[in-house]
Amino acid sequence: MKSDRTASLERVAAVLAAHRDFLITSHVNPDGDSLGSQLAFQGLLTALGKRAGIINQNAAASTYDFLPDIGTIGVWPHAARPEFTAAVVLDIGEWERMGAVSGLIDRQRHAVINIDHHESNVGFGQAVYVDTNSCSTSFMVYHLYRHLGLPAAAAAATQLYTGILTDTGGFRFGNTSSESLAVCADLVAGGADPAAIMHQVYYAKTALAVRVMGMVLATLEIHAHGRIAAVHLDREILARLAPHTAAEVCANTEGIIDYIRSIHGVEIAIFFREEEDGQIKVSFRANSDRINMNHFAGRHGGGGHPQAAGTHLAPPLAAAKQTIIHEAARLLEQTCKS
Ligand SMILES: [Mn+2]
Repeated sequence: MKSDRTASLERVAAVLAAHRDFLITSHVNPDGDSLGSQLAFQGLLTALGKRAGIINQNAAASTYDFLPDIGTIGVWPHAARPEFTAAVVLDIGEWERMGAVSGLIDRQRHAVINIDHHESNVGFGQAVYVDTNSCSTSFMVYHLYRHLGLPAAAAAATQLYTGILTDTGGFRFGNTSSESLAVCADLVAGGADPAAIMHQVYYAKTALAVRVMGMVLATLEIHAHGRIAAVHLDREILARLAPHTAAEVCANTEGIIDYIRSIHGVEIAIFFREEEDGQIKVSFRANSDRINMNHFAGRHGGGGHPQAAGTHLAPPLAAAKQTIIHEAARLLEQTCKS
């Protein structure tokens, strides 16, 4: 019997064979995995003689400037309207996570391929390849290369390795498996340089990112007898960082939540961010697999992975913080009893 993976890959391959012009996209505020998987997918389509363009709602953080072909990613609506008959939607569990790019796709007219590993994936498109046991979407795109008998050339090896590295938190998270490491070994053999990529991703922070981190870390609150750590980024901090725009500051917050997650005894880390439109973006990290942050975020319309999830809440910030911290403390109490 065929594995789910093989069956899914065959469905994806069938849609690839039936079309010539593709749009590739991913979620708002693209991370290493969404960028790596999109770029490698573009390389795969090019190798198959297809035409493919990538369009995202937001520009990539400068951290990823080193990725081969990063300059080919268009930002909507500044990019030209693409011509395509099939859309490849990567690293996304819900249609809305695409942001404004979703307006380019007509689900009646365009074929849609969805490749994703989020637990909150609802499944959409003609060819759905969802595997919540996969460490990353890049890992899944690697398997598509293998399935099609295409070697991941040096560019794709670097892109896919970066996606796996970042989605496993530098091989520190629970999704770091022998299989994900074996894929990385193959990508290194194919030309990915682990030390150079590690340096680019984790040792290339901007001065602004470190300044933002300092200000946000200074807001640290410890709750539930040391089991919850919370920080926030509010308008006051944004004002102190002027003339940097809110968008610039928000693009420089990566890694902050993982820093507070590293406090001894902390089981849930929470980062509250006041966005330009006034909404409160909330990110969660769990240090134990007894706690499911995807379900927790789902109560407020969000989602993600069991150990890393997020959602948006209505302002004001103080009320959002109180609600979420109270609920997180209750979750920990219930987990303790069960
Ligand atoms: Mn991912």
